[in-house]
Amino acid sequence: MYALHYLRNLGFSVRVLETGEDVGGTWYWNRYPGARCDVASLEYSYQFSEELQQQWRWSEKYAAQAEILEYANHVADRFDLRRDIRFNTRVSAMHFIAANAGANNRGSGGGDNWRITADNGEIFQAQFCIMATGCLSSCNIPDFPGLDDFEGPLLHTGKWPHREVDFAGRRVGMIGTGSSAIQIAPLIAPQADSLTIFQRTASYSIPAHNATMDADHERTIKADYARFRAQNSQRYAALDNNPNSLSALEVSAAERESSYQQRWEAGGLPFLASFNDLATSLDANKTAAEFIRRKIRGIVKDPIVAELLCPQTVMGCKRLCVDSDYYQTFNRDNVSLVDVNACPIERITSAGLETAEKEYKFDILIMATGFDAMTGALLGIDIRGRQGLSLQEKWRHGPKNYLGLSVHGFPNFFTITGPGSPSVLANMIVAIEQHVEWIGDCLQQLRANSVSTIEASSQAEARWVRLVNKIANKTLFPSGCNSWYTGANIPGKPRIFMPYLGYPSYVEKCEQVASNGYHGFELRSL
Ligand code: N01
Repeated sequence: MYALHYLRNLGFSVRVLETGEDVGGTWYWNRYPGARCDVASLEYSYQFSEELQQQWRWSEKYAAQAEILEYANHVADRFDLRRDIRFNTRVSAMHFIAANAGANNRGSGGGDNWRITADNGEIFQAQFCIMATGCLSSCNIPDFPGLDDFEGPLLHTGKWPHREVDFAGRRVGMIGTGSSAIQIAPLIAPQADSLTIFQRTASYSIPAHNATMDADHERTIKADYARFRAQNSQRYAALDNNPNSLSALEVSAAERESSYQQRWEAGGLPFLASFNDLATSLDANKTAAEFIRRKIRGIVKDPIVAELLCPQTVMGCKRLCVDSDYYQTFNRDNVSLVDVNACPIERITSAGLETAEKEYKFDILIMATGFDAMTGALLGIDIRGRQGLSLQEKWRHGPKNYLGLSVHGFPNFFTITGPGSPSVLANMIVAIEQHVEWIGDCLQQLRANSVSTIEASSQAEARWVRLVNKIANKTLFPSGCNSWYTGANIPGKPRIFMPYLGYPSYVEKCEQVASNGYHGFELRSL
């Protein structure tokens, strides 16, 4: 949405192709009960328009899905975006056609072009393609035997029905215990006859302590919103997380406990910034992990269930979850937890599912099983660059690109918050705005200098991939767990840590590249 607005203002002709029936992306699809952002509303919102950020009023500290969708609709209306968005249009193929490709390029105006095919057969031509396909948009539905046999509704959290789902009196089964499951469980449990949750890996979750928007806080931020945004953009992940510059190991046990306790009481993702070495020192990390496990044991009454809910992986190695009464939900009589490591799911049946131990009967089955993250949506399209090179082939051993923005062999092709950029490890809206502006300014430069194609050089790409890995390998992220950051949640996906760790240093690098004549890119003029 912002790319459309930004590029339009630069005088480009822009067309957006969108699978959904309307705007909103993540917030259009993930409409399960309890869906809510875990970044504070005053931060998880556009900053490109001062009027917009001043006038929009968030009702809660963390906005719920419906409110964020309303915001997206407001932005679409306010900036008259819909007239250039083609909804209900899923792109199935994108092929780069070089100017000298002759007959194949007929009707394209003679220059290099992308030919984009939608699954209804419609064909579009464009000089530049910007992929805004999302990091968590391609649903992961594990290939359980008998998946099609289930006779009741089988719902994935990332593709939730538009109608209200009635859980009253229903026996509900849910597979997965990541962020989505942690949000939905406390909402379903009070309605359902029973809720049975199948857990493969326990997650760390911090209470959200969500509340209605504090009017004084809102007024203070809005009095100088630009300063608030600028301050956050200098912080790790572009979040107002009040980072502690001390190591967890250089303070006394009492100070450490007090620091964790304060963060627990404040709630949310800033818990990760309790100390400066939780992502790099296993010993430091263990202190935070043990603190959370003690909290879980204090909340969950049944000690066997509490132990099962205690995560044993590195804290924060998988995306930290933020909840409202998730652990408390297990104190209800109608909620049960099944450890699928001890009792693997063997098959889905017409009436529920079977584990190695017993058969479960359900009226509704929920897959809270996450996404083929970061690369899934891109690789779901048949994308071919120069000489027919397919992105699927190029990324067979993992994504390779430069700055997370451009792929060698794929000219005039950009990825917004692609693998190799901070994306999911930053405030997504801030990361998106930075990418949109960088790409828009780049296109403006190309136009001013009559450059017809731009693409990453293979050397710059190789150096960037090495850097992304080098930085990741200094942390606990790549080896501390099987996270979707590494593709480990998808059978057969190459295991490689995909995001670039380091916002705001990343922004500086992007700016240096641009001011050095797009160093590391190959620019060609017709
Ligand atoms: O997905 P997940 P999600 N058998 O991948 C389990 C964002 N988000 O939709 O951990 C059994 O985290 C899997 O088990 P394991 C946020 O960035 C944000 O919950 O792989 N279980 C895991 O428990 C988040 O990280 C918000 O062992 C299987 C679960 O399914 C990201 O989206 C809210 C399985 C999937 O968890 C994804 O979250 C929601 C199998 N075969 C989401 N396959 C907020 O802003 C998978 N699982 C708050």
